[in-house]
Amino acid sequence: MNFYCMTLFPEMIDNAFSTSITGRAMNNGYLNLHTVNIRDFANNTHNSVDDYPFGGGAGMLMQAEPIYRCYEHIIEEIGKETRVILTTPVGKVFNQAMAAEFAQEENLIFLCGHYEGIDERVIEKIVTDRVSIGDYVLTGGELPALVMMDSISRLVPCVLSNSVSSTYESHSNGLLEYPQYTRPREWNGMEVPEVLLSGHHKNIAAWQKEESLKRTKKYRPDLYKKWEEEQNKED
Ligand code: 6GU
Repeated sequence: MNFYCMTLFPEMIDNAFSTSITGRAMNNGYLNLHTVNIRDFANNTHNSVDDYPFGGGAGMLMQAEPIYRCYEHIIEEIGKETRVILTTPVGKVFNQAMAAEFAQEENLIFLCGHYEGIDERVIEKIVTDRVSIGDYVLTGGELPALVMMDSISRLVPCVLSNSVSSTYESHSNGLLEYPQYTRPREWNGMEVPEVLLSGHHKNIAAWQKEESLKRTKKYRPDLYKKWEEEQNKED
């Protein structure tokens, strides 16, 4: 998987992505990250990439031309048409199914928005997917791009060292994950649930399923309802 990131703050993306599991996957050649600074494609001597919005209003907008030149540079490097994801609160809300879909691609380009926004014309020209990471506002699109790249990365083969660990966790089956415990058996007067020490795999699996359902019902009634509807369909 090759990620390309158009941003005004490449070091923010580079630093975070080269840490921990994604960093290891880059070192092992399973992931590649190319951050490209939009400012390098400024078309004036001041290297500015923003200007005032027509019609007035607060703040500055990122101009179309530097972003477009940055995009053309990346496309030339990739050598074929590629999906361009704009990180924006005005977009479809990201979820596990979208992560799985994006993980099928060989190359992905992210466009990180900043300032108050981007000239709509370049969005219309190059963006294939407008994606938000939730109903709250952030100062820029770098963290959302990192969030998406992280969740996509862990679905790319070989990125996680344990091949089963991305199949049985929260959201992959529409439910939240059950609670887990490690040593010691007793901590601060709190015991590990007896069934987990029993070695009885069928009972353990049943307990975990039950806990998953309980938690989903408690914390995410919306997901629980969806899961119930799916079960009824299957019956
Ligand atoms: Cl993708 N960008 C910004 N600026 N804020 C957000 C977001 C994206 N998703 C949620 N809030």
